[in-house]
Amino acid sequence: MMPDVSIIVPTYNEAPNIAELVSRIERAMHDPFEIIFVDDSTDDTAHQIEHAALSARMPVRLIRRTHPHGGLAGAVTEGLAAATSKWCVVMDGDLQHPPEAIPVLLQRAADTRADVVVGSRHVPGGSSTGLSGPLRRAISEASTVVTRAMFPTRLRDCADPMSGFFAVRREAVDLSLLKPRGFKILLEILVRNRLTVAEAPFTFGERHAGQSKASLREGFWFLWQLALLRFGRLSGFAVIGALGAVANLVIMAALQAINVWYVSAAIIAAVLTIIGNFVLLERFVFHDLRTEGRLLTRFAQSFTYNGLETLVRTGALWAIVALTAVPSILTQAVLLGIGFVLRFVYHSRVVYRPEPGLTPQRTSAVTSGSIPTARNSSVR
Ligand SMILES: Nc1nc2c(ncn2[C@@H]2O[C@H](COP(=O)(O)OP(=O)(O)O)[C@@H](O)[C@H]2O)c(=O)[nH]1
Ligand SMILES: [Mg+2]
Repeated sequence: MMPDVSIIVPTYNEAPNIAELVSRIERAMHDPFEIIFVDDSTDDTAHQIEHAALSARMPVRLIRRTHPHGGLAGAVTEGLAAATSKWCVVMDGDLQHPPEAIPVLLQRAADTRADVVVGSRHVPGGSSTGLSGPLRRAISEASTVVTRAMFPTRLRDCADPMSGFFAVRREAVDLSLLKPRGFKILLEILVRNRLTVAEAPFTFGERHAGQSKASLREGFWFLWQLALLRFGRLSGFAVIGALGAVANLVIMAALQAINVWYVSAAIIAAVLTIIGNFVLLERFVFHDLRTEGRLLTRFAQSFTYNGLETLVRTGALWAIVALTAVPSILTQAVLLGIGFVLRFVYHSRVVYRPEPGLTPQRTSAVTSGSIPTARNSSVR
């Protein structure tokens, strides 16, 4: 029998919480369901899940990721891809999301016919008392306000886009559009899909056992996610370009401080920043478009292009300043602006061009890292 609901639980070192979670879900649920754990743990969480599966009355599946990709958000996306039910409920494994609220979410889904029902801490009846400490609470509140302001339309009906507790109609979400990273998978789903949203209040409780994995690193990923969602790849490209410009000046100043001739210093700084830029672009901006085995080609293309661009730009600067009355700083600013756009176009269209033969749709499905393959996960 196909379950009505797939309950997707991402886990990272939640061993002491598994048994309690499964038994509370079983007590809370009346209709048929399955639980899909997507586990990246280094402790014996997987063993606890297998153990709980033996005595559970409903199917408990384990996706053990041997090559975890995309952290919590990546895990949820793999769970959604593996689910067969019409509705999926995503919840944490530490009991901060009360299993008793699952039927409430599903009932609200049935009442409203929405695509997504968000378990919300910010509607009447909801609360986030379990969020540890006033600082984390303040950060959470502030980021919610900013995020809603950045996506006024998509988040119009969602007071708590940072929630990790939600029910979603599986078919309403195009997983190939998602670029899961970090903690905020609901935000990713809501912004990249056009969905009708309803909310149901819940109380975000205390952690049952174990430790939170939220960290400053996740905070960084969240800001990065916001930038990419709002401005696309171009914003990542711009941030890295700006960092490169600053690094260039710092390196040049440092070299001159140890008496390197300024032209040599400029060349060394350019080479180093071009390499640094390439590494950062590979890692952060075009990570989903890298194709295996072409690293050296990409590097050669990027390096040659940037080197030539610097030469041409500097030549143009010299010529314009020598032959016209345009001030050098203004000229350089315009040239840098044109250079930036051309560099972006070149990198998107040439260095990181999508594989030939694949339609764009297919390319993003393959590269989102969200579809479990036999190689990186075992589904049982
Ligand atoms: N599969 C997987 N689950 C994760 C990862 N990071 C966190 N989780 C799980 O995501 C849920 C929320 O994480 P938690 O540390 O409680 O964050 P907090 O509630 O914001 O403090 C928990 O079930 C974690 O075990 C990860 O990298 N992979
Ligand atoms: Mg938690």
